[in-house]
Amino acid sequence: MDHEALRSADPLVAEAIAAEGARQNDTISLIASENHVSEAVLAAQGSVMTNKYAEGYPGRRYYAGCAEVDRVEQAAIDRAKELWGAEHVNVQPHSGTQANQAVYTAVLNPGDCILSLALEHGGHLSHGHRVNFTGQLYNVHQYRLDESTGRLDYEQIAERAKEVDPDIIVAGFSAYPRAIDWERIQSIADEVGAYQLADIAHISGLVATGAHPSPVGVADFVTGSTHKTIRAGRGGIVMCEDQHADAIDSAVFPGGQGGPLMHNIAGKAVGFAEALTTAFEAYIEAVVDNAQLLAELLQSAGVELVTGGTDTHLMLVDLQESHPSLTGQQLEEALEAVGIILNKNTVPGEQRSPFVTSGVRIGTPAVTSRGMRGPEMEVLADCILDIMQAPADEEVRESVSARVAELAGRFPAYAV
Ligand code: DSN
Repeated sequence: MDHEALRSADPLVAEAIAAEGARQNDTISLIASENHVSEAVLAAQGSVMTNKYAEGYPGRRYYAGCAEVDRVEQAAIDRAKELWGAEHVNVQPHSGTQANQAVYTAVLNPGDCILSLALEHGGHLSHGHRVNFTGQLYNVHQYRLDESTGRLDYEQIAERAKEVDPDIIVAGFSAYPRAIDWERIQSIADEVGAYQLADIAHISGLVATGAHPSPVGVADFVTGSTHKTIRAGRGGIVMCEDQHADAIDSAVFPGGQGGPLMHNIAGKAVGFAEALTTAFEAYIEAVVDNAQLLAELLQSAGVELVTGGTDTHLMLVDLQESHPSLTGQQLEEALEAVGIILNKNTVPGEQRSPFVTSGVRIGTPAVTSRGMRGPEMEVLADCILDIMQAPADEEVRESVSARVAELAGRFPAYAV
């Protein structure tokens, strides 16, 4: 169905899609987990592939008519293997959470022990939390960041591992700005006879190009989502050695899911092909350069960042000392009012609730996809600093809105 057909069949949805496109063009996303996929990925995701049921795997399906979806899924698998150097890849998980669920199902029994980073220190719901299936099915214990540095404390992880004797240690995070030492965590896991699950949802693009050390070939299992820094179709992925292939494949289907979302797998295949190009390597280099420049500019104006900077695509602003009366929620709302979209985030030593918080998370994948580089990071830093200084001042808001609109207009996310 083309857009004209959608407009006449369902004006509400057609209008909302058009308005969402305009919102993405007119505002600036600094949400670290968001990106703008290519028109080619969008076309693959919005295609007739959505109609096909294909339970099973390429060449081994439960339905007829799977020749074309087989080609697409195999291409996604082969391209992922080339991107990350994995022995075995499953591209069917509907999301990063489903990918993690597949690993737990493959190697844990209900009641087994997961050791993971606390959510408020940058972990993820699917790494073990009482409101999530992980907290309900498994015995979850947590490690925490060193609150004086904001960094992983590998000694503490080793001590916690000895105390709780986990069956799996989860590393890889949603709000951690520094490089992760996968070897160190694997040696801790080996000492206590646990698996390591490396969740690279956020950094998969950096890992693919070598901008962040790779856990592939180090950790027992590597999972991720496929739409963040890797900028492919929306969903999840699991990677492992051949020895775990059957267990993972059965845990994804039929263990945790039914029919694969073939339109999303098509979007994964297209995005992975794009990520195998030198242009993507340059993109990721620019993502990290932009994050480091933005971090320096904010810090030189007195803003505190957790760990004092970033090695990756994201940074965490800690307002506790510098702006004790400004909450993450207030800053998020004030920035949204001027067209800068980011999310409030808890920080180490957090005293406020997760709905309020004392920090915000800032990421550069989406702005870098729009072509923004150093000069634009300077404009963004100035805008953020002005709002931090006077979040409710109408004149400041007007001036920042105008600068954001000018920047967004020069760097559209999509052609209109
Ligand atoms: N929602 C993602 C993020 O923002 O990090 C994690 O799933």
